[in-house]
Formats: sequence, C-alpha cells, structure tokens
Amino acid sequence: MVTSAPLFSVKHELDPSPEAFGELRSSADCLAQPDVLRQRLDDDGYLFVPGFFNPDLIHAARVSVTDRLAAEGVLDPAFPAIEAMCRPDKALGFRGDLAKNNPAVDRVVYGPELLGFYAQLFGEPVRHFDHTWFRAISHGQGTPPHCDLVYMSRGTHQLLTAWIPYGEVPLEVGGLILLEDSHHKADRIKNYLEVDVDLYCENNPKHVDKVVGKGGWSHPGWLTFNPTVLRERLGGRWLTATHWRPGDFLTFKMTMVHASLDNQTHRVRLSSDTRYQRASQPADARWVGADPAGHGPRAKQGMIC
Ligand SMILES: O=C(O)CCC(=O)C(=O)O
Ligand SMILES: [Fe+2]
Repeated sequence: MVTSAPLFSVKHELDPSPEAFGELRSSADCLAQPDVLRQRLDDDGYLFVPGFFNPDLIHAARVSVTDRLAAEGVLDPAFPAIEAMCRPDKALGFRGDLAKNNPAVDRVVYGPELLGFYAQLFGEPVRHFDHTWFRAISHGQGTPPHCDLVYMSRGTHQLLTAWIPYGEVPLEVGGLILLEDSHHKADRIKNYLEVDVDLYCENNPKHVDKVVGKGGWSHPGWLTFNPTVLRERLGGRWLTATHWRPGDFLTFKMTMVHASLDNQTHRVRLSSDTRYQRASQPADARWVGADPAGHGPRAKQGMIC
C-alpha cells in the first residue's frame, strides 16, 4: 500500500513497508457465494465488503449523529455539521449514546441488508446484540490493540463484529486496522484471551475495590499499547483499507487482533461496531435485552481466584 505520510496507532509510528502494512482483501465479488465467504472468514479471520450498503442509508445515519454533535456545541461552526469538524478545544471518543434512540443508525446496523448477510453466512437464523457501540474519534485518538472476546465471551465465541464507518475515512482520519492472521495465533495470547473484564477475584481486596467499589474493570481489555512491537512479535501485517467509503463494512472474528490508526485531522471519525451470532447459540447476557447491563454493576461476577 502506498502511504504518503507517516501513520500512527496509539502514538506509535507504523512501519509502512510491504512486509508490515497492507490492504484488506475485498470480498465484494463473492457476496452471493456463502461457501466462499465462510472459507475466507476461516482463512483470513475477516470479510471486507466495500460498497455493501446503499450510501444514502449511511448518509442518513451520519446526519443524525452530526446534528446531535452540532447541538452539543462540539463541532466547529465554521463548517457545515455534516463535515464533522471538531472544535480544536474539544475531544470526543467512545459515544454509545449517539446510537441510542437513533432509528437511522438502527436502520444500518440491524436492517435487512446486514441481518440478511449474517443469516446467509451462518446458514441459519441470527440474532444481534442489543447494544450498539458507537465512536466519534477526534484528533490524536486511536484504539489500542485488542480482541473483542475479552468484552463478550459469556455466550458463543462464534460471534462476529461488524465495523461500519459513517463517512469517508482516509488513512489520516484513522480507520480500523487488523493484524493479519492473528486469529490463528490464539495459543500465543492464550492468557489474554481468557480475560473477562467484568470478572473479579472476591478474595483480592484490590479487585473488589476496583470492580465492585468503583464499577471499574478487572483488566483494561487492551492486549498492549504498542502496535509496532506487537506486530514484530506476532508477525503478519497491519491491514486496512486505503480509503473507507460510506457503504463499506468489515466483519471479523472474536480472536482477531485489531486496533485503529490515530486520527491526525480535526474531522471526527464516526463508526459503529455491532455483534451478530447464530440465534440457536447462547448469547452473552450483558448485551441482550431492552436495557442491557453492559459493563455496569449487574455484569460484575466474583469468583475465588
Ligand atoms: O473503531 C475503533 O476505533 C475500534 C473498533 C473496535 O474495536 C471494534 O470494531 O471492535
Ligand atoms: Fe474491538
């Protein structure tokens, strides 16, 4: 992949050489062949489908979100709200609230296109988690390397994440990156993959204070804060799309290591991440129902350890 300027993830400059950085393989050409998709998902750990959604649906969701951000006063009034230019004195980040009571986002993430895709892929009826993760990532921010399993492992592990950008995301705005082949290296990060951030040791006063007392997590969830050293140790390339466009989506497995590039601009990077599984398999109770517990007090589980 040709990169014009240095790229960073969690403030670490990424090695742009072809051995270390590359492009996601598109599966747009085999959407009608579920067998091929299944094989690719197993081989690659992900499916990247550029142009999957009608861009109008994505645009409507973007408008709903940028209108809310403008009403909050975090956007630079010198630009139209749809541009999502952040005021330099404001910082944004994880913003699940932007997807709450938001029919335009629901239409994208739980609409017939995406649910139909997963039903075809899994070959049987599917369900989605009822919680929608939504991010408004501002200048200088990025997501550290992690696997989603540590946040959602109490049901089936055959769960898939869908990452969807709402708007153009060129490299410098900071899209998602996946560590190639990392889903085949679960044995190398076995201890990490056994983490459940809401589980705590009842016989460890520090844990009890942190998790029960302060409502925190027993583990931060990140695999590391250094994507460069991680890649050197685990191997593979960091993979991304050179330019995410409205309508693109990426789905990947629970054990796939991923992170994001840092946003080097003042344009907010808007994206959702949502989860899908076979309806016949158990679901992690933290994320289902009208008012999911999430990582809140109802989710905390003590054990003797
Ligand atoms: O969008 C991001 O920065 C991180 C997304 C993520 O971790 C996910 O899709 O599971
Ligand atoms: Fe994630």
